[in-house]
Amino acid sequence: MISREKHDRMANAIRFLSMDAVEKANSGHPGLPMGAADIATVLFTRYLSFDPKNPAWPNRDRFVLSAGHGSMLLYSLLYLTGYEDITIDEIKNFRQLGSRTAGHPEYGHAAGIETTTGPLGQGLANSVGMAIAERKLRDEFGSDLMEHYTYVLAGDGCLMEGISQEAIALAGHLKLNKLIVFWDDNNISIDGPISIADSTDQHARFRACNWNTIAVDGHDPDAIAAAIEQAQKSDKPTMIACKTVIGFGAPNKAGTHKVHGSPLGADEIAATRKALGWEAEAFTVPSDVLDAWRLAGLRSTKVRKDWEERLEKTETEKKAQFIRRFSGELEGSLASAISAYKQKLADTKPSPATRKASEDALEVINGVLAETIGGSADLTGSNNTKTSQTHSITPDNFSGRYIHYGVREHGMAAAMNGMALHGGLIPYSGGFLIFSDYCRPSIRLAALMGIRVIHVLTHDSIGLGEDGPTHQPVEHMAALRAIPNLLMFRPADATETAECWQLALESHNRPSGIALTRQNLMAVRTEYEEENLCARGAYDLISASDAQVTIFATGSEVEIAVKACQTLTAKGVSTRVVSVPCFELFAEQSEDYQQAIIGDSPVKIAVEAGVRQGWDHFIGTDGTFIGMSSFGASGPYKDLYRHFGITPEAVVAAAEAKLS
Ligand SMILES: Cc1ncc(C[n+]2csc(CCOP(=O)(O)OP(=O)(O)O)c2C)c(N)n1
Repeated sequence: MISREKHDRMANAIRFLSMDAVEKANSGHPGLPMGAADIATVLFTRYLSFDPKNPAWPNRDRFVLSAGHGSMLLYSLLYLTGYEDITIDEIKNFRQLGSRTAGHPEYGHAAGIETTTGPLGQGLANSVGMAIAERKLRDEFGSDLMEHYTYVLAGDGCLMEGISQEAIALAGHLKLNKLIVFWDDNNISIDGPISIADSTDQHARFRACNWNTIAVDGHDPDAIAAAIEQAQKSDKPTMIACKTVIGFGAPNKAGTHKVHGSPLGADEIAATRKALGWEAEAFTVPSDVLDAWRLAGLRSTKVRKDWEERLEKTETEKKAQFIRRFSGELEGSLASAISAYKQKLADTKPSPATRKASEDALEVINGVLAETIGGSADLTGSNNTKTSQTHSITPDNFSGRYIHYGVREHGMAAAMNGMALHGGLIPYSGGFLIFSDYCRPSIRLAALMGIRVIHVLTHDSIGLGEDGPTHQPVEHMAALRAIPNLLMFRPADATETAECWQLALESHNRPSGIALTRQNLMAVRTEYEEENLCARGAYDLISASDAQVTIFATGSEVEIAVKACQTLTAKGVSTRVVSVPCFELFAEQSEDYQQAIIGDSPVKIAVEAGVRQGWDHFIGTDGTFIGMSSFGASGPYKDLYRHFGITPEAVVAAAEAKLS
């Protein structure tokens, strides 16, 4: 049992490390770590199941600092509890180039950082995915191997962001009772008191979303402990509103927005030292306090060892699956299953919409990989993301592999990030490409973190037809291609769709988006190729020696390119077609390969039912682009293609005009 006096000194260690690091960096946010130090101290010294020496232990509790600007809270905790990645020098190098202690916590910089946070609300929404993953894997592997809590610290900012509504509604609906959120209820954000911008009754809001809520004094360790114990027994997720004082301990600045995001200054730090009775020098933690923290870091060693014993005793096949799933490795048989499927496609040459082709590919994939977990933001029938293996998950039954996310694209994408970070699952979504805008911040974070989530983005152009310009993506491929470390695929037929799925699954360290059509497409890959041709990002679909014309195209427009090529060839114009399913993979090929694919035809034409941005790399600034330069329109899709001039005839005419 930790005495009150000891607790206070342990919490003050967080406060002073945070103050000192922000002061030295001359930037950062001391207010939150100082205010939330008591909550964190109770959680980490009494409840959180974690092991700094084995930070990746799959059954650890997860702790997410959703209010990422308070990063020094997390760094202090990681240093104090003994994570090797965060040394006192890292604390001293807070916010410096190359340090692990970046301005906001970045996944991958140090063990113990469970997700990248900073964009407010994201961490809270990630934690919903972590809690889903825990619940799902508990169902699958049993509580001997998987049963843990997910704790979150969220601020007023997290709760004001719209994404929080999607997240809490989904968590409440799914009754994720092992999700426990501490709301740092300090009444302050950057502009001043919360009252200048918000009047929400947060308790009423969470309760309306099927949560349990508790209110405590966030500086009373026993009250915090009692609340955690109550929350652990709840049959719903719990929000614990912790009334705190931002910048707790700073005599002149505590409780004001002045302490939110600026160094306190030497005088105020000196005054805080006096007020809290802290005599140690900057960056020095008194040995009795450090020892107490290091002991807290050892608390769960036995729990972790017991878990390892249970894993050891688990039946061989189940144990191997659990280990494989958490390693992220795919089943060895996936590649041969996809090859066999490609062989079948070459034999039958079907011409489905690529969204349907994606469903067919998923039918093969989901039959081999038990770790895929699908879903859709209320567009299941349109996205074709549900296969025979993926029964729906319900609040009381997690044996399924399919999540009805509701009309919540942003919450879906953020929850998927949480599942991927948790480990053991490969999440894929369903949504319209146009609404990638609604989940872009989470897709961007997946790319920044380098995690494997796969977004199925259907209805990928004016080809969706009658729903009109509100639903027709125009700039979306270009906008998504602009995100570093995201693979954006736009397959041309069923074979390319299968290949793109394989590439997305094999991309362990980055997210993918697969843009798919609503309309049927002819098979353009008619011969079986063992090699995954899409892996090179762009390849010769129709070769020609001394080509006068090269036509580059993606997705549904490859069919147009092929037809134009046939006409031009019949007219005696040597023409080749390059299919470009993935810009990013192409950019990673050797210079020679890229040069060879781009080639030196006097006429280069790109066809994509989107904006030109990005295409000059292939066709040059003097190349011809056939695509969109405005929003689309409502009408039957064939009329739209004619109206916007994206047809084989237009390609032929453009080529002839250039050649003449
Ligand atoms: C999506 C997003 N918008 C804006 C910001 C900039 N920002 C960082 S902290 C903050 C205020 C947060 O207030 P609160 O959560 O109450 O934190 P506290 O003041 O208690 O530290 C804002 C607007 C951000 N990080 N993320």
